[in-house]
Amino acid sequence: MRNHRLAPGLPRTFAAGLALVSLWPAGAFAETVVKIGAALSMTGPAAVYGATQKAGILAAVEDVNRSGKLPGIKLEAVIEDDASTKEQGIAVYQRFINRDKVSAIIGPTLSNTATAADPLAQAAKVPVVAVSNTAPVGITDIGTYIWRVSLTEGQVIPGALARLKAKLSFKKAALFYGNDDAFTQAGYKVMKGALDAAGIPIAGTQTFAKPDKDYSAQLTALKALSPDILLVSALAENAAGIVAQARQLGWNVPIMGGNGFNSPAFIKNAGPAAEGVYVGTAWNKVSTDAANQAFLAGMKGRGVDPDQFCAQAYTGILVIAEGIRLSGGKGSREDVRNGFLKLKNLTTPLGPFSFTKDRDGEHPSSVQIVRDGKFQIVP
Ligand code: 1QQ
Repeated sequence: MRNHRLAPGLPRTFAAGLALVSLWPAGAFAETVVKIGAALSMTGPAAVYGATQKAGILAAVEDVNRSGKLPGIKLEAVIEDDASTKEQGIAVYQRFINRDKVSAIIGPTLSNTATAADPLAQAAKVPVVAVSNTAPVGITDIGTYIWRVSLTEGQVIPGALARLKAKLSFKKAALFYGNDDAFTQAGYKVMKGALDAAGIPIAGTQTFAKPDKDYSAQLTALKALSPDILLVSALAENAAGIVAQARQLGWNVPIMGGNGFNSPAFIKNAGPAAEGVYVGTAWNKVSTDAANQAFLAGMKGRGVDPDQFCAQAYTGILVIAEGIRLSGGKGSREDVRNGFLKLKNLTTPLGPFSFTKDRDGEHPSSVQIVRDGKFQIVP
């Protein structure tokens, strides 16, 4: 019986329908899968940032796929651990470029890793979107395929310092920074430049390295100089130890941190010592913009308490999706880049987002203070 050969047990009309579907040209209904590699620090000193970046990326991929914004295209995130190191960052990029054939790369978490890994993507013409690299120099200037969502320390710190000067009217400053990391060194340079430009004398400068746990010698030396403010460029773990030990020494000087302070892990690890610490931020978490409110609600629904790094990573995916849309293509590496050249005033949780002519990000920034164990936006 003919009916049986088509599909045993099914009504004739339904079976005929199935046969029709199977005769349809392959791929007529299929979606193009566009892979986006994300090199994130899941282990090592930057793991506190990588965890919330991952949550932001997964949420954004879900939201974009559900939105119908890219008809016929399905985004897929491939997430790998860069281990907060250059070596692992390079290995992950090689897999993204050659094995996974990703259309774009997000990451790596640290500027330090980006300086080593991004040149591979540039050479292979794979667009990179940095979502947490804040060293002003040595990232987007690697080449025309390297783009950035994260505001640099140069875009955030001078303004934050000016606002604090108006508030605290400090007369001399001290500087403390990590001398073994591209970001902490760059942050120091920006802080020094901002102080110089504002005519605030620097009473003293000290350094530490990532593996350090005891900062008392340097802090004691700086305290003896009686500065009115201490500026610290450090990753979150060092930042927490530095702030806790400064307060243990009975030193109650106002402290302003760089971008490394922007993780809730800093507050958790520093404990009550974190109270009153200032930090500039790329994300105004109390912004009433619809895009931010939708982001907050979406993350809450997923059981995630987002931080700046989560909002920036979420925005990274939105930016890539918009690039693909603006290119009118199917999501190839060149499509992503061509779309970026047209991208302007994209609605994101960070505010209206554009790229500068040098492929850096452009959007509003804010200043935060730690109060009651949380970052609060300084009005
Ligand atoms: C950088 C940073 C780090 C503090 C965050 C990941 O800003 O390495 O550029």
